[in-house]
Amino acid sequence: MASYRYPKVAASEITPRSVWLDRRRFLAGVGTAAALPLIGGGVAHAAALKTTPGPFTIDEEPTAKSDVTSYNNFYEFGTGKADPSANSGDFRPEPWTLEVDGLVGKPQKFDLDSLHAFPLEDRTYRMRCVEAWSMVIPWVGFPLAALLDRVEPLGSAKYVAFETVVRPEEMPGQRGLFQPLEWPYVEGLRLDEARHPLTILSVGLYGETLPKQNGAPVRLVVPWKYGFKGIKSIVRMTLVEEEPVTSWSRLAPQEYGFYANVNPEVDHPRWSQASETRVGEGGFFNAARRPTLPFNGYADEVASLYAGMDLRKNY
Ligand SMILES: Nc1nc2c(c(=O)[nH]1)N[C@H]1C(S)=C(S)[C@@H](COP(=O)(O)O)O[C@H]1N2
Ligand SMILES: [Mo]
Repeated sequence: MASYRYPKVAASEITPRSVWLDRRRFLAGVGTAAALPLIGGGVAHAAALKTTPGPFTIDEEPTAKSDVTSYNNFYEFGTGKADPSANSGDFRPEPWTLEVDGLVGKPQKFDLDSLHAFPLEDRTYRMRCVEAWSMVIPWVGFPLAALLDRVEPLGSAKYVAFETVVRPEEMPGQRGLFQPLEWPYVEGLRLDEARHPLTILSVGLYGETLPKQNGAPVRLVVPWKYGFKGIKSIVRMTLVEEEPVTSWSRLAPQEYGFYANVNPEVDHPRWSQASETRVGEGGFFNAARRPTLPFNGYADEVASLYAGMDLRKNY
């Protein structure tokens, strides 16, 4: 999103020249150790997961694993699509603790083993980024509702607020002079959206544990919403009464809403949302564009959640 957001400002202009030159020298040095970015991307630590086929499988060819794991948005590692796979070598997704608190009867901490102990399902979903590209990703995960049941939300809980880890020492995008977002990255869902059977916590893709660049070790997947709702590397979920602040709507409320349901009829203020480029189909540029579907093709499942809402402003 940054390339749209700051169209006239090159990184070299906002970063002092000496720092920028230094960074290039550093990157050149790393580049000679050719294997490093691959190890950093988590490939070396991928472990097979035991899964069963889940519901909602779509009849579309999954995007190549090499694209799913190299064309990413994860600003904690930088704003470029290749940054998350190249710059995540220092990130340690193990051990991990996901804390669930707020308006719940049984606040709890989940470690990685307890997350992997939920019955893991294969869920192949479309993913539509607000930037008008899309993929088909074979996730491994479990319904968020299953975890929410364990913590027993109180009647007063109306929303779930999510938070990504803050570790500047492991995440280069959190320690540069150029900070595109406030950390932690935060997201939110209405409780009925969070409990919808399509909504999953993902711990893997292509049958293996999540690569770091895709949000290891646990991230949210909400396939009828724009990709930025799918918060990565989650450390906290808090059940709350009021609509929580979210990273992108805090930065640009006129461009990114809380709901962010995929809607081909509501254009982004600076580009059309009527169609999209499927990554891998004829290259990123000049590819044949596909029509974007209401709710990203999941309208039958989720449209009723928004009965009576004005969806014209619902980006
Ligand atoms: N913490 C965090 N989560 C994030 C982001 C991010 O920058 N930081 N980017 C979002 C955006 S814009 C998209 S499109 C998806 C991309 O997921 P993928 O790289 O696994 O395809 O992650 C989302 N989750
Ligand atoms: Mo996105």
